[in-house]
Amino acid sequence: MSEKVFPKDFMWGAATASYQIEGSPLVDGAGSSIWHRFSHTPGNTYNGDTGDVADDHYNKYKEDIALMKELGLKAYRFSISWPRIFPYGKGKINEKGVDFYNRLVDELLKANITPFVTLYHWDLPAALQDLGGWTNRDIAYWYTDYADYMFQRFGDRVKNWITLNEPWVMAFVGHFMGEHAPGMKDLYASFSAVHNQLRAHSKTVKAFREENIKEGKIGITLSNTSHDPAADSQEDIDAARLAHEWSNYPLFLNPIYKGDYPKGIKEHASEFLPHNYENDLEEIKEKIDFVGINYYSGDLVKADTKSFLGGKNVERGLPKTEMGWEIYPEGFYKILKGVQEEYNPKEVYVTENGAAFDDKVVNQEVHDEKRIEYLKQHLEQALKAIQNGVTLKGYFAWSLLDNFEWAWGYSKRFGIVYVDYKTQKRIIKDSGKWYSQVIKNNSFEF
Ligand code: LGS
Repeated sequence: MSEKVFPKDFMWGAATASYQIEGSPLVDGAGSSIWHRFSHTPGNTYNGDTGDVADDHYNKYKEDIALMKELGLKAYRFSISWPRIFPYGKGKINEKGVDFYNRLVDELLKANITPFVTLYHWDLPAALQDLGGWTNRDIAYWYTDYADYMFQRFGDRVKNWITLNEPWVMAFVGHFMGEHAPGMKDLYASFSAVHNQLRAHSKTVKAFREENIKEGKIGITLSNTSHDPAADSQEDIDAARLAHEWSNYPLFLNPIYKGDYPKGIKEHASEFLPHNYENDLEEIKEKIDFVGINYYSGDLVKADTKSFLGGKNVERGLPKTEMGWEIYPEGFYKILKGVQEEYNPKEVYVTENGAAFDDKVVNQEVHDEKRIEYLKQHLEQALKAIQNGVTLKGYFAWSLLDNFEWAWGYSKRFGIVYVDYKTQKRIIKDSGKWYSQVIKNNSFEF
């Protein structure tokens, strides 16, 4: 067996999220979400773009599943839009919303594609934001009720569940930087969003266990950037470590696996955590089946007493993607190896990895060599991680389709399939063709 071969049964997939691809956010009785509201507020997104149409996946899901089949995907990660199911976040159920995901799941299973469902990818019902959203402690109950209902309706067919997508981004980009919905700029709100997401997550894991879903597994997806110290000085090493504990998997996995926030957070930011947060830690420590790792890029960190948590990013001259993010595949290995060493999860999935480039259609083809190179370099590191003891079971490319890239609107393309937003025509990019060979060969060398 060649060294470049992935383990048998490796779960090759691609990922999307409801608000980024579905379109039709208010049809069939769905309620408004915070992203619907945020994108419709002038000044919040590039060009005033919204998810009103997006990839029209709500209507084109069959065509999109046919594309997945053509690509040979073994798995597909998508998210459920909470306000399609509960238009007001709780209470009244919207059966037509359930129907949509029933159709989607059944079509996937017919195509022999394993669904991985994210229960929350940032489109909170707007009605719940009016009650304080993630800063209200009651959200742990609202979320668990919604999630448990999803287990009851889909658990017979969906076995792999992800509670939250990137709770750090939700908490800090949404509540501190103000660049994502709900557009707040309050560090206290951010830390209470962290804490309440953890409470919601663990209550939901408990509810999942009680449902006793045959072969069911549940995990959480976390955002990660490789933070490396700019110099070998203790100051830079400490600043990089603190950036890691704050914005990567430790902020969530330390409470989940070890029952407490990371040391650096307690030393430098505990004043922002909710009063009496300690009382919840025992409940938050709840076993999960897998950890989902999202990875895109790295940062070089220099100590800077003027910045929050004492570090700032400095340039190191690496090539960048269209987002301006460093291409740093070695950091992917460091994150994967780090999560295994620090928390020893039973299973790890890469739930997102990918890049935006300035794709051009030439004679109905998209020659995106840079994306192929990016994916190849990252898969190399993923394989190295497996060979060095990481329990990596699968990899999901971000994204299946070009889509609504949040505050960047439609200006950034992450897909392995190109979407012409005027006609809604899909074109498999060269990277998509390349990825389907990877899947077929279970190797990136062929
Ligand atoms: O589309 C989102 C992708 C794109 O890049 C997806 O919905 C999210 O789950 C995820 O956050 N996504 C993403 N993250 C990359 C963040 C990298 C930040 C690097 C910043 C360097 C200055």
